[in-house]
Amino acid sequence: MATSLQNLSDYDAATFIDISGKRFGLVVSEWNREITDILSAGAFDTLIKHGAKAENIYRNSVPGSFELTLGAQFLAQHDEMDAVICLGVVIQGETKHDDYICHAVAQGITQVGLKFNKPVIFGLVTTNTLEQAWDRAGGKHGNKGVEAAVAAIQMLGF
Ligand code: RBF
Repeated sequence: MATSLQNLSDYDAATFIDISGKRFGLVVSEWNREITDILSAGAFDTLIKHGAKAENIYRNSVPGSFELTLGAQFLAQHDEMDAVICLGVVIQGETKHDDYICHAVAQGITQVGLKFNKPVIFGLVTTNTLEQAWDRAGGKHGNKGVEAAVAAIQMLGF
């Protein structure tokens, strides 16, 4: 259940710093692309809404969520990149692939953020069903792409 502490959709934009000069990387998994496109659009629109310039948002696709880590590193290594947002959808299957992918991405992007000392945001939707993923891509649980962008902006103001 979403509460004020668990859902970044209810944020206070008055606390945001000026991001008009900030550069953002979006790394988007093509696996479950019909959903990740919506997450990506949510993140992009949120950055623009709060002052980012479209030409300062660099969107790159990776084949699947497992590749988000390296995609994030490719972008984060550039000094001029201020924050990187990773977006993907991992659905539980009959095997434990989802566990392996999710753990690898969580650990991997944590390392990238620490290595380059900049926000690398975990926007991985991990659900039991496709329907639950849709619920988090503009459905009843909001859009996790929007929330990932908010997290990036908030961390830039830290
Ligand atoms: N990538 C995703 O982003 N979401 C998934 O739900 C997903 N399921 C996968 C299931 C299996 C069995 C395999 C082998 C890969 C899956 N991938 C998924 C792709 C994975 O993230 C990665 O792109 C590939 O394993 C190539 O490294």
